[in-house]
Amino acid sequence: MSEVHVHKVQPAWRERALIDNETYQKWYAESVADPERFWAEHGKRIDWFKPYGKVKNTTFDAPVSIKWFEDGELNVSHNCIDRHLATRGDHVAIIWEGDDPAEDRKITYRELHEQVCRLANVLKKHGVRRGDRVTIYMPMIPEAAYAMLACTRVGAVHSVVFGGFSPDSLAGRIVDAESTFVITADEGLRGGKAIPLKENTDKAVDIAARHHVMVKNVLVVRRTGGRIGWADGRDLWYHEETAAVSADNEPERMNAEDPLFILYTSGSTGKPKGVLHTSGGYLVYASMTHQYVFDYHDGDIYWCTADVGWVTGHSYILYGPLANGATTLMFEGVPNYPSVSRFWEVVDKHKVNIFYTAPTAIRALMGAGDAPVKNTSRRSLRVLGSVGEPINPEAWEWYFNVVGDGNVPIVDTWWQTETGGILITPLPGATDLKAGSATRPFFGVQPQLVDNEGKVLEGATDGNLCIVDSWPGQMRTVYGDHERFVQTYFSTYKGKYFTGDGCRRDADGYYWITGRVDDVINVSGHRMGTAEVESALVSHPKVSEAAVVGYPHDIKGQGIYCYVTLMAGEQGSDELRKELVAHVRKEIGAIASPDKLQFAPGLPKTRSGKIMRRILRKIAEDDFGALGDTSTLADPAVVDDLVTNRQNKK
Ligand code: 6R9
Repeated sequence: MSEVHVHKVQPAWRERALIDNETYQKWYAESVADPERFWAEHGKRIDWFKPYGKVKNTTFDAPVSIKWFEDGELNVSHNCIDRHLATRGDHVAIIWEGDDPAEDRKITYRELHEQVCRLANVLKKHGVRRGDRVTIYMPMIPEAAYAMLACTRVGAVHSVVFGGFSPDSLAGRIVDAESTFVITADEGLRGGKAIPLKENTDKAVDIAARHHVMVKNVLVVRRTGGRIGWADGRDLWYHEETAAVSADNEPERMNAEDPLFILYTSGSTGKPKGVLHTSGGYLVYASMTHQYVFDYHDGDIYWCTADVGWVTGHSYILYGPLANGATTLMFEGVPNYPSVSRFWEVVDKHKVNIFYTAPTAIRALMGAGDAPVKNTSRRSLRVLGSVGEPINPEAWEWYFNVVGDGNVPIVDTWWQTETGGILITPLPGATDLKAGSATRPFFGVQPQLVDNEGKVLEGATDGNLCIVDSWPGQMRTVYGDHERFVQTYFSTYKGKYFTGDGCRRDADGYYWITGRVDDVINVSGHRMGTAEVESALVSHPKVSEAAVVGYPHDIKGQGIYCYVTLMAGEQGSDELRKELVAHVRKEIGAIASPDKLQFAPGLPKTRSGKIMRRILRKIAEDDFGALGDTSTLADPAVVDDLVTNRQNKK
């Protein structure tokens, strides 16, 4: 490994910072020595209608059970809105920047309160009650935030589905959550292109009905005014409904462990899982990490470029920032529209202080050169963040030197949908930085590296990343399937939460995430199970078998490489390749588009019929010299054929 350049905490970062290194060390030691006491104290950062008496009641041993602040009562929308009204009612809560640079809006906390109250009343009027599941399939417009907050106000559980998912994927999530109320928009707008959200919703609602889940209402925001179909009695216009109800609404008193939201995420097997988060612990953890990781100060303008359809959007566009009374910027568009300077133009336009994005965007913009960055000011920037996948040191250094002009700290934040908030990260005024390392654990987080047999590894080493004790933001269960929760996360290494990630710890105790060690791939920061793509491929009538692996991709981090065996009598062709790519996009959504697809007369299998993915990965990586032992294969000749016919050989 090449020598690592350490970027020391600069005096200016430390002077401004909420937490310096001594404080980090002290708090961290306290947080793991006596979690009960530590979190009893920090739980107070949010408002409780009824204070908690019990703090932590968690076990990773069978029967796995995770409860935080369990006798406390609160309301999340009250915490994100109402409690700020007296002190900062006229401060901007949300800056909305449209896809078109000429469009923007500022929403104060008082306006946010009115919008969310109205929508909460609409939900109630149509029979949505505590515990009901509401599916939200929206573009990045303020109404998406209103919808999430209105759910929390009435105690309904939201399930946000990313607008890039297909009708089939949306339907699967509606059915799994047995959701009978859907909130969407006529169309989304990204990079000047319209996305047919209502049309997709109509299809999804029909598919769900075939699975006996009857959606009662679809509430539709008019975003573009495009033509859409309409089902009388079922479909409701958002602007008409919200105008017809009161602007006052009392938030429900919720228990700390009442469900807050479900968010579907991919794993190595089966359908996407409904990750369930609850109210109290999640909000404490999201708000605390938002404050300290981004060194957030009152008045800062904060921008996270994620979509609310992902967990990053939940915790760090919405809940963390709003619980802290921050100004959060919500961006409808994409990094390269109308030009590749867009991010930096928006930073200058709104004087953004904290900017949080993904390595895939950084790499893509780096590819466009320094000029589109350098012709903007970016002087307002004080903290830069990265999330979603490992950031390669070259991209890190570019982000640091070009975007940050060498004087803005980067927080490389490692976490997962399951963890609810950031677990491993630098703190801007406390942590010396190393390009490519997520550095050290946040308060209360105890990482452990183990080998494949579960033996605990000490010191500088490489291993599988586990977390040995609970933190308040942890997921509580897989919706409707607690057994799957236990199996997926707590059975590989007994008594530990297994993250699915590989990780290296260096001599300074810094953590370097090396990527997934399971059959999950990370494409542009989007998590995908290879099994999902395989099952989409084999649902095509001409496909008999498919194996999907990730391979290194310059911009996306990982690309999707598919090996496809056709039904007897079918011939591979460029046309069929295109048809199969389109088929996967239709089944899952554009984010699952295969990058490479190779027709393979046979797949390498063991004599017991198991596909040897290790070999397929090597071939996809062009690493033909390292195929390893192929003698256990049922038919070793298959491998020669795959190598000879590798798609787009260099
Ligand atoms: C927040 C989010 C989780 C997976 C995770 C890991 C990868 C996320 C990372 C990172 C290296 C980082 N990941 N952040 N890898 N460094 N800073 O992305 O959640 O979509 O559930 O993905 O993403 O592999 O296991 P999610």
